[in-house]
This record gives sequence, C-alpha cells and structure tokens, in this order.
Amino acid sequence: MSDVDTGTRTKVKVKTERPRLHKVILLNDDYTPREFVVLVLKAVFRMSEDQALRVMMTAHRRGACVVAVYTKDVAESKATEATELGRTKGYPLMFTTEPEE
Ligand code: TYC
Repeated sequence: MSDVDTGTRTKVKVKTERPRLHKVILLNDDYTPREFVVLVLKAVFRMSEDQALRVMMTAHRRGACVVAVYTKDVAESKATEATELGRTKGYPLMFTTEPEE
C-alpha cells in the first residue's frame, strides 16, 4: 500500500525563555544604624560606598528600595544572607525578594 504524501510537515520550534529575574528589596526600619546598612550593601551586593549610600538613603526616605535583580536562587540567598547579618547584631534589618514583571 502506498501512502499519499500530502507535503505537510510539522515544524517544531524550540523556544527558550529566559528565567524570570527577582528583585532584592531593602526595607527601612527605625533601629538599624545607617552605617551598618551601608556596610551590608557593600559586603553582600558588592556596591561601592557611593552606591550603597544612595540605596540606603532611598530606603530611609521612601520606605523601601530595589537593591539589585538576580535569578530567583541568587536573589533569595543574598536577601537571607543580608538579613542574617543584621540579626547577628540584633538589628531588624530586612531584605525581601519579589519577581520582576
Ligand atoms: N532608618 C534607619 C535610621 O534612621 C536607617 C536605615 C536606612 C535602616 C535604610 C534601614 O533599609 C534601611 N537609623
């Protein structure tokens, strides 16, 4: 039996989507010293003194500031590491994460 070739082909298109990035957000509080926030931003997020000061002051004035964006795993581990640094000193310093739109 001979099959009829309709000339129809199914093309498989491979679509690779980039992983969604997650923001690390610094939250303001009334107790953590400004210099300590700057120190943590420099140590964990490799910021310069200048960058760290700007981010700290933005969170201080507006309540929160986006620190950086990373893949989910990196964002979560950096937020935890930075929050832990505050805890070791008894400060309520808080970093959270959220997915980028
Ligand atoms: N508001 C704190 C103070 O006046 C400093 C501070 C800034 C704390 C930013 C947290 O995310 C923060 N000592």
